Amino acid sequence: MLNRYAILLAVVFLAAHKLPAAEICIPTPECNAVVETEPEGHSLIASGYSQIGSPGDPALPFKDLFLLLPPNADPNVASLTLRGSTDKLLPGQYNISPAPPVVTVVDGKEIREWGEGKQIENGKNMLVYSKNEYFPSANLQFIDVGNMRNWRIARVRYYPYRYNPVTRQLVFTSGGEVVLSYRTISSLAAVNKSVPDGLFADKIAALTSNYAQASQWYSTAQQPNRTTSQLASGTVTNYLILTTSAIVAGSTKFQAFINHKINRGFSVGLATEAQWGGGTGDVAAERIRSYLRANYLTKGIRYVLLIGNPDPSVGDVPMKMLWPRRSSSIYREAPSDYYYADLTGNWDLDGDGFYGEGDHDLRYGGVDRYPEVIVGRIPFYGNFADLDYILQKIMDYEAGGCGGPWVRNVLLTMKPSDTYTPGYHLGEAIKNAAAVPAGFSTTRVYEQTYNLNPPPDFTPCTYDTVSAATQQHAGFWFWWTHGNETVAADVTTSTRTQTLDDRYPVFTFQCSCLNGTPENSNNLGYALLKRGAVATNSATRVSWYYPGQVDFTNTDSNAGMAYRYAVKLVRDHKPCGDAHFEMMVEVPLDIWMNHCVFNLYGDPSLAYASGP
Ligand SMILES: [Ca+2]
Ligand SMILES: [Ca+2]
Ligand SMILES: [Ca+2]
Repeated sequence: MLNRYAILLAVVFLAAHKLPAAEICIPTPECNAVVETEPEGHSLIASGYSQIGSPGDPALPFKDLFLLLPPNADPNVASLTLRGSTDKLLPGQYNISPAPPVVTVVDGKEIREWGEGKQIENGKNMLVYSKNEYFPSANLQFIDVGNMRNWRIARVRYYPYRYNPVTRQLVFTSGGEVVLSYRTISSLAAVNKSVPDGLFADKIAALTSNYAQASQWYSTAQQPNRTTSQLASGTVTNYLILTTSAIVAGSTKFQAFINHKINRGFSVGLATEAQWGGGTGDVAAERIRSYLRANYLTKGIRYVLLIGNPDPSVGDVPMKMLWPRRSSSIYREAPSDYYYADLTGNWDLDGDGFYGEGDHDLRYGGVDRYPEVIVGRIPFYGNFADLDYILQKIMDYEAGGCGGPWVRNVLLTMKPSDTYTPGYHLGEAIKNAAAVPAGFSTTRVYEQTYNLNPPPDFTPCTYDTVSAATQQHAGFWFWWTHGNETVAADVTTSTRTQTLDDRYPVFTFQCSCLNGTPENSNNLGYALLKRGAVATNSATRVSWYYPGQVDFTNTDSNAGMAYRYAVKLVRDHKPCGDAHFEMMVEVPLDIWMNHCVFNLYGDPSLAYASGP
């Protein structure tokens, strides 16, 4: 008895000497949902909120909030609560629809996934729908803590509505504040003595709800970029080209490209085997990442352009093979360059030799999705004429040689994915959220007119109508259709890209399966980069969508990624690499494989020409 008392006292003594928790408070986000009645049930539609949650569970609106922590915060957040909010039981009864499954289609075969640990009946997870309890159990859910360079960020999910599927009652929560409390695990001074680095302060300011607190924690918060003198002295490399000495020697445009980027204000560095170690396949992948990890802070690297063979098995500048769905029986792996962007964690956290496993490697200390550098690549399959042509095209584009009104036209080609998913909703969403706010025009190719006013420019969506639409020329091209390594069905093919006019090169998001498969040198992503595109985003393996999705604002379906990338690229005028990774960070994580498969082919620092 005495012993137990002594132990208890010791615990109390230790607890008393731990630093007290500090709090971050932000106002609870507002939400005004509209209830829509559909044959399948009720949906809550709220602007700025995600409308699709975990497949089979009640589809309640939610929003992810990003809270900046001090750099010395314990990643194990102490508590997360709502303070001073009001719960209101809404009158009436509701039949809230479940979230749809995630789907991919390969060779006409549809694969549906509901996720682990569920009991699905008629599209509903009965483990939730049969319980006389409110779902979710709390308004706030802690998602994760991650690091973007030296910045430490907590992501929390807010559900303003909770639903009891048995009593069919809805509770709405509003007002008050979100309170996150945390402890610190070292002194602030000790952390800030490490490499001073204010890079990405602009991204953190836009992403987090409490950036005003940053200056008290981050000594470099007020110096978002290196000074001109630092750049001139060559101590900083904010644009790194990582490639092989053979590629440097064989290209006739390499030095011109470096000079061009220097003239654009970048401090350009070059890393070949002598710097990063060389090799092929996975050996090379590990050496590339080790080199970037060791240098991104000290050199101040912002952009990384990879040039080499991307094949993860035999490539000389390979993608890393990731295993986002390793516990599934099919479509388990994904070659990816994301491995070279998020450099803070160990992507094989459980140490089993399989990197990027969705269910094992995504905890703190592993994959955190926040990039340290912005990565793009130019695939190289041995043809120097192609490489030189692509480098020259990028230089011409960025130098303004390609300017004209066509830059401000957006081509939208949408093919139905299935009976429930006509695709045109994505075209209209990109038109309204990206093109119209930028003052841009659109050329739309849909399967039908769908009573739209004004109607689409071309129907139906076929190779011939798309080909005719490309004659109108556009600065951007977004599509959604089924695909394979060389085909985007009824949109274009690797062969057909040869008819595109490179005097009008586009930024593309290829919302399809497999178009960017790095093992195939004729993959459609690379074919487009060679002719038709100045930069393109394509999937290295299958990508996944939600059947019937009509709202794309906050989801990581392939269409949701295309939408958010379009908004950042077109409306916000971000460089394509920044648009790509900001999109990857901001969308909620539900379909990890989509984050791995979509990769950027092109110069990541390139933005659209804004001249006349
Ligand atoms: Ca693993
Ligand atoms: Ca594992
Ligand atoms: Ca990171």
